[in-house]
Amino acid sequence: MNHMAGAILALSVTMATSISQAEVVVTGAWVRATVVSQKATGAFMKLVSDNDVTLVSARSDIAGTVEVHEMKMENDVMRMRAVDGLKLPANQPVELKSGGYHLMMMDLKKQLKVGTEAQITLVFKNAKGDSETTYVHAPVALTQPK
Ligand SMILES: [Cu+2]
Repeated sequence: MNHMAGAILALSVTMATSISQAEVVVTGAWVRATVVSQKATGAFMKLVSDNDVTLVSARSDIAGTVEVHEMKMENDVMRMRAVDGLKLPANQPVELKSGGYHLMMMDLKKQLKVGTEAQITLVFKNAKGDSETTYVHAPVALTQPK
């Protein structure tokens, strides 16, 4: 092995280590149950990251699309819209909840029944642009589980 190959190997090991140190902890995840013909619902959870990351996308095999949404009062009307990314400052819990940020699961492929579970994949980007994926198992419920 020449010196150059050794240097590249050492660099790649360092990068792998720094990626695995980033961690987003998800607690209290749940998805609102749907009725038969309903095509969209919300997913909620609390997120805390040990370094600055941005939630850039989400997906689930039971939904055609999952968007990060924000809910806000505009001219006395509650509206929601997609946001490009949700920032998670290091060690500051961010809550996705009814009436605020949430994951909008759209183009649902089946009815979400109470007692089942939805799997959601969250994709984060850190300040260096590295991607990190977190898998969430969210119980389906009518209201936020206690
Ligand atoms: Cu929404």
